[in-house]
Amino acid sequence: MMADLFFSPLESRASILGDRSVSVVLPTYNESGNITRLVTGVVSSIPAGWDYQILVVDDNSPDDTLGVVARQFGGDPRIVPILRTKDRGFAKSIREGIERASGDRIIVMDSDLTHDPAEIPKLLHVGEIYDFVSGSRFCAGGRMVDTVHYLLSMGYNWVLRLLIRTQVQDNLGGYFTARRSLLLGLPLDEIFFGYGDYYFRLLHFVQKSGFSIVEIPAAYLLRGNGKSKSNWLRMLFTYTTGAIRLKRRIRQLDL
Ligand SMILES: Nc1nc2c(ncn2[C@@H]2O[C@H](COP(=O)(O)OP(=O)(O)O)[C@@H](O)[C@H]2O)c(=O)[nH]1
Ligand SMILES: [Mg+2]
Repeated sequence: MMADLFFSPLESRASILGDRSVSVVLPTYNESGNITRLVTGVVSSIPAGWDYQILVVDDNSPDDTLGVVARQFGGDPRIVPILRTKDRGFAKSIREGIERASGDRIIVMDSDLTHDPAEIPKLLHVGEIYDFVSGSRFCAGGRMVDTVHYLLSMGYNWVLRLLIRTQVQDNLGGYFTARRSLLLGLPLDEIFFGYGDYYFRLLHFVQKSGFSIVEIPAAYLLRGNGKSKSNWLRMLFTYTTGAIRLKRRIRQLDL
C-alpha cells in the first residue's frame, strides 16, 4: 500500500521524457546454439512499462543463426533479424544495429550468454540518471566466471588506461546502455571498426563529449554453446595498435 503513495522522481522523469523504449542490439556470428535462450532471457528481463525490440545483427553465420531466429520468433515483430553480407565485422554490426534501432534507449550485449540479461533492469534504471552505463567486471561487485580471462583482461585494462586515460576500469566489456540519440551524435567512423577495441574508442568519445559515464558491477558468465572467435595474440596486437592509433588521433585532431 505504502509503495503506491510514492511517486519516484526517476519514474516521473522517465515518463515525461517518454524514455521507455529500448532496442537491444545482439551481434551474432555462429550463435545458433545460444540465440534462442538469449532472446528469451532478454524478453523476460525487460522491466514492466518498457517497449522493446531485439535486433539480431548477424554476419551471415554459416550455422544458420538467423534461421533459428526466424523459426523460433518469426511471428514476433519485436524480434528483428538483420542479415549482413557486406563490410562484415563485430563493431560494424553493432553500428548497424544502433542505426537501424527505433528505441530511445540502446542496450548492446554479446550473444554468447557471457552478458547476463538479468543485468538489464539495473542498466535501464541507472541509465535514467547517467548518460552511459557500462556493465563492468572490475568495479566492486563485478566479476567474471572465467578467471584466466578475467585476470588477463584486468592486466590489459591497466595498459589501456595508461595509454588512453579512460575513467572506467573495464574498457573492453561491451555491455552497456545509452540513449540512441547520444550514440548517433558521436563520430561513428572513428569508433565502429575492428573488434572489441571499438569499446575503448566509444568510451573515449563519450567521455570527451562531456557525457556522464558510470560503471555498475556485472557478472560475466561462461560462454554458452560454441567457440569464441577471439584469438588472444591477434587481439593483443590489434588492441594495442588500436590504442596507439587512438592516442595519435586524439593528439592530431584534438578529438
Ligand atoms: N555480427 C558479428 N558478430 C560477431 C562477430 N564476431 C563475433 N561476434 C559476436 O560477438 C560476440 C563476442 O564474440 P566472442 O566470439 O564470444 O568473443 P569473446 O567474447 O571475445 O571471446 C558474440 O556474440 C559473437 O557472436 C562478427 O564478425 N560479426
Ligand atoms: Mg564471448
